[in-house]
Amino acid sequence: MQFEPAFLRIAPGDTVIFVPTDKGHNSEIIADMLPAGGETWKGKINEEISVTLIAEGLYAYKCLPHFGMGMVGLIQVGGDTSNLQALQETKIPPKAADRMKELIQQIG
Ligand SMILES: [Cu+2]
Repeated sequence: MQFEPAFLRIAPGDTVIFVPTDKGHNSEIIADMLPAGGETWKGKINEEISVTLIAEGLYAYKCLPHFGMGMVGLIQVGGDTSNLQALQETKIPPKAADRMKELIQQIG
């Protein structure tokens, strides 16, 4: 019930491909947990999805069926972390919040 790796740092314009290695998961952006003007995505269950991220900042995403179990991930695009506070202030389920705190510690 985890994304692997759950934290990624990429350059603006890089493409991330979410590959399902187990059944019953998806990847989708968490509302209000992305930079202004950033790309959003909502993958279907069991389907690969690729997303190209151009706007710098932090993008938090979830697996919808397992959000409450803490299945979340974080992508840092470039070096702009100005939406960190907004990310921390967004209400998400407790286990997801705990996991997100761990991922935030990996921000460079
Ligand atoms: Cu899942």
